[in-house]
Amino acid sequence: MRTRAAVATAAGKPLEIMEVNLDGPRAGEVLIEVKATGICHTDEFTLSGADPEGLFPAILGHEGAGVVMEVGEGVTSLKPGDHVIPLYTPECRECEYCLNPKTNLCQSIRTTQGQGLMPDGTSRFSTLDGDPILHYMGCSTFSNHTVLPEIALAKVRPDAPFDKICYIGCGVTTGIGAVINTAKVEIGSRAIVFGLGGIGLNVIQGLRLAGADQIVGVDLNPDKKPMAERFGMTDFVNPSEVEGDLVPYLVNLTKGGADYTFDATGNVKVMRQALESAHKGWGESVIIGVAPAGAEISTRPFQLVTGRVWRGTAFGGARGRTDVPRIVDWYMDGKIEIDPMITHTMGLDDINKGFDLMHAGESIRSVVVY
Ligand code: NAD
Ligand code: AHE
Ligand code: ZN
Repeated sequence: MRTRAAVATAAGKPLEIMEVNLDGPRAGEVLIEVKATGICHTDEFTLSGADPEGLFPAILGHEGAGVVMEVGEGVTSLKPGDHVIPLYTPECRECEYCLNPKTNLCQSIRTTQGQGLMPDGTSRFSTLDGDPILHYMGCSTFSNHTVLPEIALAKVRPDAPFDKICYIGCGVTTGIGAVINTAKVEIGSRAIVFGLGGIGLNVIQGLRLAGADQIVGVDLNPDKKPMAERFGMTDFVNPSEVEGDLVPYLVNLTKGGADYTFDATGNVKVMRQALESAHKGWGESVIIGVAPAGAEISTRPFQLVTGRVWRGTAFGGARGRTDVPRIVDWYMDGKIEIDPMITHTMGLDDINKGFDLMHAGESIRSVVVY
């Protein structure tokens, strides 16, 4: 079939909207119509050329929601008409990783996914001239239609609005999951969140859900303050307004350091500040942000010797086929909020405006509605 997609032709160039060919689903695969997709900072990271795994030409996008159109041979858990959220972290429930309760990082298709290919080593997308176009994070939601493995789709309730629940495909689950699944934050904790964008705000929402007493938000952009307060931030710190070093300031503000800190900036200097503002003896710092090729974290080993813990999280530690339908229920039951964070919506033709808004710091989440 033919479909319309925003194609990343080369690093650093705007996406090009064009008709592309899409082959039907092979065994174990599913064709879906994407109804809506969020634009995550990770899409911009890969488009910028900073992603060591970035390949071009490719169809980016990994924060979608849509409807099953056709299933390939052997698919048993989905049928045409089902509402689904694509998963860049699949859940095969069979691999060594899925069988280990310590991780959500299903590895059954990770190698081909990183190469921009379906599990059989081929792409379903091509130009109208027949040249292959690569998949991205196993999702490619910047296309009106896409093909995914069955294990990379979460079936969700049909009454949930696509233009909101697409955000559960990455940002919402990553932020809330980092608090609940990865850090396992206890009631009464003090926490610091670095970066109050589409992920950081969901960390704040997760901290409120977990019953944290103090939620400090740190961002260079003061425009992020009102939304963060709305989601539960108790103190705002703009590093550019702090006299002297940021770390001692935050340690003092949290009465000795935070029980939990989270990096949602992708900046390795901020990651160090996050680790060092965690409480001596027990503070845990969770890296969510994705750093550019070649960037490395550092600290004095003494920071860890004296009890601080550094960890990281992908997709908030969530097992997608199991956890994502539950998070959709939380949204539909009013336990979590999504709508205010979706600050802009646009059609596919205007997708580059979504990237411009992100660069300008004017949006939290832009959502493309097909
Ligand atoms: P975003 O652009 O919406 O938000 C980033 C925020 O960080 C902005 O508000 C910006 O002002 C702030 N910021 C930038 N530099 C800062 C600094 N030095 N100090 C304080 N604040 C600073 O991005 P997002 O969509 O929220 O994504 C955040 C990060 O999380 C990105 O690196 C993204 O790639 C990553 N991410 C990781 C996962 C995962 O599974 N680990 C999932 C989604 C996104
Ligand atoms: N390809 C990059 C790393 C990108 C990365 O860390 N991706 C996160 C999800 S970000 C979603 O917005 C992730 O899930 N990582 C685990 C994985 O297996 O990719 C690089 O540095 O090579
Ligand atoms: Zn993302």
